[in-house]
Amino acid sequence: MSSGGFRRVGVVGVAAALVFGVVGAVPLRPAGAAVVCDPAVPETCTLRQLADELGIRIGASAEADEVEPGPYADTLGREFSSLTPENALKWYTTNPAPGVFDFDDGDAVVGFATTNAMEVRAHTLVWTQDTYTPDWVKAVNDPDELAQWVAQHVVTVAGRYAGQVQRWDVINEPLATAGTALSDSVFHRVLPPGWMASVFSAVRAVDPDAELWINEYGTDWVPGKHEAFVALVRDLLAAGAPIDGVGLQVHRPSVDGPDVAAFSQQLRDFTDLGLEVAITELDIPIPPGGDAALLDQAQAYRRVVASCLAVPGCTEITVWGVTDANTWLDGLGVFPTPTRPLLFDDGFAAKPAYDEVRAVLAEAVLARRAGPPVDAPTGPVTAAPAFTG
Ligand code: 9MR
Repeated sequence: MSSGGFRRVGVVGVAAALVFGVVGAVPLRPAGAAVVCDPAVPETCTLRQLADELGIRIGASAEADEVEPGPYADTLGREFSSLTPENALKWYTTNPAPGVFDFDDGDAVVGFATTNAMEVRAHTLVWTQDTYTPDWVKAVNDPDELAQWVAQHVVTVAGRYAGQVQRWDVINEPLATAGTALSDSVFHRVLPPGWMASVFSAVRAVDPDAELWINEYGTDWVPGKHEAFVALVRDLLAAGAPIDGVGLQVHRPSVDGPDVAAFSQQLRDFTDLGLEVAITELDIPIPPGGDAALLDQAQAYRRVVASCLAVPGCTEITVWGVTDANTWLDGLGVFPTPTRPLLFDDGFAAKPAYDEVRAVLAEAVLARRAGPPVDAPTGPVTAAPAFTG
């Protein structure tokens, strides 16, 4: 297991040591090195440098074409310490037909992360939404046959990336998008109860070093969904599912909220179960036109990040894209466009939201340097029964 403590020294920690010299001292600057980050002057720091010193990850999602050399890739490598393949590891990409596997896009994104000393949140093995499940999978009605396809999928894909990725979103969106019941998915319909715990165990067996996560949408704003998700995670743990962490996507509906006290308590509800928690797909849309909304957006970003920083065991904040030009929200048909939900504008210029995220991270670094060290909470659950799907 790689997740023995929440403030681990992995590639991120090594990067932090290189950047900061001796943590807690005045940063040392090796001859010829890039500008040293001084959190008292946040403009001297990247998000990644600040997150590194805090022992957390700051991440972004990206597609295979976005990690090709250019300003997009430059921004990714400079600012972020974790990378989530946005679509490259989804079932429809990796396993588009029975027994057919394609890792070209996944290899590109994972390879870029490795080259840039970024960790990988591999996303995702089983997405329990019919809309994003290949037709050939949805056509399977027999529980034994579907269990075999699921086992083949997760063992092949997780096995392919074993040792290259630090964590998997094993199950994505087990609950209904705008509700509290299980989603209406072929997996929930056809497979017997207990299938999710079996999938976690199968992934643990094939990649024992990867942290295993469950990821959900809308728990921060759909009424009752947080409580339903806590109950589901509890049930999975009770069933022996080897879950290490809980991802909350945090696709905010607007710049309103979240309330820091209430949202950080939601995060704590998962760390109280002995799990890590992370914000895995953050974006905050604003109405088109005018710059005032950019400032409201910046404050909303601050509240989300501050909520995570308030909770030991909240180990990552990942934004769902880098520039406003590449957001999924503009194609959703729900919000007036352009939605401008991310940290960088179309021309890679940092927005007020970027400045505010950097500022709140810098404040946390300064507070940490001034105060006592933070205790690590208890470790993850590791029970691993065999796959029985
Ligand atoms: O951003 C992703 C978009 O490019 C894809 O077309 C879509 C369908 O695969 O998925 C989007 O990402 C989703 C993520 O994988 C899971 N949570 C919701 C995200 C937005 O739909």
